[in-house]
Amino acid sequence: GGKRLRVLVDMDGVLADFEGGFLKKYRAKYPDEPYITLEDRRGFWVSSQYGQLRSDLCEKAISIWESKDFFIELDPLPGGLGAVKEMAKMENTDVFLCTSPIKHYHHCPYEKYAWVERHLGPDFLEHVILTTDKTVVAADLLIDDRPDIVGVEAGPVWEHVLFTACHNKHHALSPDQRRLLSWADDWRAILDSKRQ
Ligand code: BVP
Repeated sequence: GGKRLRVLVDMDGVLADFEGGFLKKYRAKYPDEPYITLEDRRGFWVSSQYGQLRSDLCEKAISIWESKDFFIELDPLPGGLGAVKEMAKMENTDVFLCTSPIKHYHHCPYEKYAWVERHLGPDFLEHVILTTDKTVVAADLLIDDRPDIVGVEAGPVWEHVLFTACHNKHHALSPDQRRLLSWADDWRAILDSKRQ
């Protein structure tokens, strides 16, 4: 047994179905407006792609995740909660949920904590890291669906494993980058590869 392994797990797009929740509520609120199917999603920013579709759709998209109950009502993605619970029980393993809140703070930070309490239990609240800059958080692994994770620290210590999502399926990885295709993929092997 060597040192402990520290794993950061992103919430939106990795544990919580942000894209599915967005599309469902967007279509309910704007039934007569065009929309982008999950198959046709490209790029991390939903708002940018909707803005390209028609400029006024950018703010309509933003209105969805700025609404009360958007984040708390997101469905868990398949296998994510089970994986995180299992990870947290593993020997020599520390798990944190590392997530960036939106700038419109009225509901999002509260609802992210409430989501964790609802789906993982109150003890897991101590494992939540809300940050706008993940590069300043030190860990062995970061499991995240956002391809470009940058911040003030140019050399973050974690290895970013790209979690596959509808918007990054076609993203070309750099030669040394790894993907986790879903929670059915071998996340245990990725953790083991980082252990001493
Ligand atoms: O809280 C999420 C949703 C929001 O950005 C945060 C990303 O956090 P991480 O997944 O990196 O932890 N968000 C915001 C916009 C547009 C804002 Br304008 C978006 O298009 N997609 C998105 O996820």
